[in-house]
Amino acid sequence: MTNSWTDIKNADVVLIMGGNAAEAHPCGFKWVTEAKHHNKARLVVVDPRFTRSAAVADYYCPIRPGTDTAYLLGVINYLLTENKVHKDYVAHYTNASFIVRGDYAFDEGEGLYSGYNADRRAYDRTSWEYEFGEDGFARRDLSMTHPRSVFQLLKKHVARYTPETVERITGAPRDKFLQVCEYIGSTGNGERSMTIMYALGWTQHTHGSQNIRTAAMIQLLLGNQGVPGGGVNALRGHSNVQGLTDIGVLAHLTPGYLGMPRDAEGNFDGHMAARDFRPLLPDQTSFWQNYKKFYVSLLKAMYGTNATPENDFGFDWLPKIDKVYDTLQIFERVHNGEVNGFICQGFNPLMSVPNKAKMSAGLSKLKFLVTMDPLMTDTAEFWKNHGEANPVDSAAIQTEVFVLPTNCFAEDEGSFTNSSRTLNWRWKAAEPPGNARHDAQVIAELFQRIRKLYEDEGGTAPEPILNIDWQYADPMYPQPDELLRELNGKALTDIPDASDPTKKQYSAGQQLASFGHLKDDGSTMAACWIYTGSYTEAGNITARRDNADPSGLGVHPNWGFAWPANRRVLYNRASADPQGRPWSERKRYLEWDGTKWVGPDVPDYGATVNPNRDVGPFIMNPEGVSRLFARKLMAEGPFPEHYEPFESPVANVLHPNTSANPTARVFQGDLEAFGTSDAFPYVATTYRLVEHFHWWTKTAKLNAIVQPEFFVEINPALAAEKGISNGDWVRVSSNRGSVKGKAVVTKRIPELKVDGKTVHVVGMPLHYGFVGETKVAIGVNALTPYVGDANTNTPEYKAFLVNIERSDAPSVA
Ligand SMILES: Nc1nc2c(c(=O)[nH]1)N[C@H]1C(S)=C(S)[C@@H](COP(=O)(O)OP(=O)(O)OC[C@H]3O[C@@H](n4cnc5c(=O)[nH]c(N)nc54)[C@H](O)[C@@H]3O)O[C@H]1N2
Ligand SMILES: Nc1nc2c(c(=O)[nH]1)N[C@H]1C(S)=C(S)[C@@H](COP(=O)(O)OP(=O)(O)OC[C@H]3O[C@@H](n4cnc5c(=O)[nH]c(N)nc54)[C@H](O)[C@@H]3O)O[C@H]1N2
Ligand SMILES: [Mo]
Repeated sequence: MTNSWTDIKNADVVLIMGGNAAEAHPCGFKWVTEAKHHNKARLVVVDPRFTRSAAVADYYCPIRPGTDTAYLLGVINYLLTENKVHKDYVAHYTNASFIVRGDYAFDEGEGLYSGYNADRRAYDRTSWEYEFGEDGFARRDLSMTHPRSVFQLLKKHVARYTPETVERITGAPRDKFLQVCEYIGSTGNGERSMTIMYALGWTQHTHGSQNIRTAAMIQLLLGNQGVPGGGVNALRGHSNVQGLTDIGVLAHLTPGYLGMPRDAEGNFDGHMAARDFRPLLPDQTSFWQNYKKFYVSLLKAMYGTNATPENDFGFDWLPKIDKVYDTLQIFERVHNGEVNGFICQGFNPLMSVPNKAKMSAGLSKLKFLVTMDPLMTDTAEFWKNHGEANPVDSAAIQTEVFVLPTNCFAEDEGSFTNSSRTLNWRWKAAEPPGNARHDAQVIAELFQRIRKLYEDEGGTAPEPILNIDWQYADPMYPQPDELLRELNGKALTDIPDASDPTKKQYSAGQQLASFGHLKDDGSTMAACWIYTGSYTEAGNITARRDNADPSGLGVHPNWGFAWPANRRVLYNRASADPQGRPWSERKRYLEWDGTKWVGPDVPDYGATVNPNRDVGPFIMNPEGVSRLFARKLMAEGPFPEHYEPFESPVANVLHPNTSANPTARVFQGDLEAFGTSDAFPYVATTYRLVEHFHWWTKTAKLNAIVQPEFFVEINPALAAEKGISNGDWVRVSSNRGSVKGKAVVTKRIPELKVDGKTVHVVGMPLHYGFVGETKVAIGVNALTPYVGDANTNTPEYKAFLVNIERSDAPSVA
């Protein structure tokens, strides 16, 4: 989230689109209720289903799954043509005024940007760039009238997304779409703000990143970024998944969103040279210029005294990736028989990854599979025949499976980072039962044993393992407290005070208070720079539980620790105009008092940087401003464009030759596995129920009682057409497999008219499988396609094609 859960109460309009917060984030949803109650906020929900969020909304608009980019580009077209944008914000705080290179082009007929290479399914992005002046800085036209200014290019780009075209593509009735536009447009004035809450309804598409980019562009055009009640708010999933990405568990990142070394970069110098943090306008902060300090501090945390300036602090001991090993890429390799062993730590991929048949075939090729989990998972039993629910020939599967029982999250202590970027320390509620051990114990023992093997036997490249710094009181069980101290970081030598060298800023061994104190000479260590400040000499800051909100604006500065620097609203300098005055009395947040920035939050900006210096509020970007034109950062283009899902009932009405995202992650073998609408005429989507958490609560009796079995939701018109009644068994099939479940015939799934054609949606919850207390089911990912977003590789779980027919009950073993 750019803002925080508690900030939602400041919103005047709440747009829930691409998520169902009432169901999947019921606790956080209370802040929507607060906004409605105290602020008379209007809640608008756009979803293919009339959800539990929609049930309490002021306005609901249906949409065909997988068409949000077109919808949102239509919103942008509305804002620009109806003059609803926040002009001053756009001119000063976005790149609308920047001039784009002359060779940048977009072919409206083909739906392709300049530089496309069809063989590589990728772009040469050179032309997606600003024009630079002799002084090396980007050229601008603050009047935004230059024909190649971002503003004019954007206007032209979105002009195709008229309300008529939006209706043709998305199936959202024009009058409803326009009513939503009106709600959104009411916030582009500095007096009112809108928050956007989204989750997987936006991300799980082959163009998911572009859905979110388009949303961010809307917020920038309205001036809703950096202000109270604004922001683009990603509602995260598992209780600590924000923490997972923060500390670098993604394959292409190291902790704190630093880059994973790439093969092509060679060494540390090459890694640094591949990054260009030069400010693109005079005087900009371009905060990533501190990158090396964060990286060296990370390496010092990893390798301790073994990391020295002479050996580039051990940079060469880090693995170098040739490509990004996301979930799809890894399981593609498993499926190709290129992986010997696989460890699932709190992961049930047979259920959660697309194309169950492919997953099952892949797991059968492993030599060994390990699960570290408090529960028996479907994955750990992938080799067991369960009749139609898991039809495998057990005797033919040679994979050895090890089940290591671990604690569950409530049996361990540590910090959890929530969607608000806030680290909260949690204490354990119980001890793990029986033989179950803490995850850290299992990992530590594994590490010790592997290190011993390297010590005893040598082997290829032992340094990455032998040189690890492992200074925990009990090397077999690093304590959560020790780990958070390490993430925060400390001084390794005495560090003199910059303003008075006779004094010390830190003595060796002291915990650091701020990432501003990190150094690139090896005198500091921090395993995750954005967590610096979470565990200081004052103690464990994440354990703070003071819920005071002195300003009344939902800023609780002494509740846990929000990264970065305990900041609750990101880009908050943008809540004031270029002179440093609040845009309005109503939305007052940060302001310049003549000598410094003051307000309820930690300024996202130099605390004493005078506004007359014209330093932009988006300090992480070398431009100092935010981007309506994404330069070279997105795989499929610098502006978003409508692409159909890989499986779609209609061709792309704008450019049928380029129907789906031309850069999406697709594997050669799967190109044949896509179904077409003649055989699979209905659009399917998958989602959550409040009563279950993924595939674990099916093992709990109480949850199994309230939602006992898998079901399939369809609307009455489709049910009538297919002769299906409420409660009938149905078989839903895709080009990859089929599932069986009971039909729930419901008006909650509206019928859509798409380009003159009726389109039906088939909705299915994801929580069922063949292990546990709920009724045995095949698992919904037997249906889903193995294709992913072009930037994040997130699978397209939310829009694919199926057929549906009445059937008998599944035979289960
Ligand atoms: N009770 C419960 N809560 C959970 C979880 C759980 O399993 N159970 N899981 C957690 C996790 S890990 C996550 S990631 C989050 C997910 O949180 P959400 O994303 O909110 O959950 P979903 O139910 O998967 O999807 C949300 C909505 O997206 C809609 N949708 C589908 N396709 C589209 C589309 O193309 N466009 C639009 N606009 N909407 C679409 C669906 O109809 C659904 O209502 O929930 C977390 N919270
Ligand atoms: N069709 C479809 N598929 C989806 C989605 C969708 O919307 N539609 N959503 C996707 C999303 S967003 C997600 S996040 C994934 C989730 O996919 P998974 O993460 O594979 O599924 P979970 O059931 O959450 O598995 C988590 C496991 O962690 C275990 N666990 C709990 N606490 C601990 C602990 O402290 N230590 C250890 N070691 N284990 C623990 C649980 O028992 C459980 O088995 O599913 C994805 N798959
Ligand atoms: Mo998730």
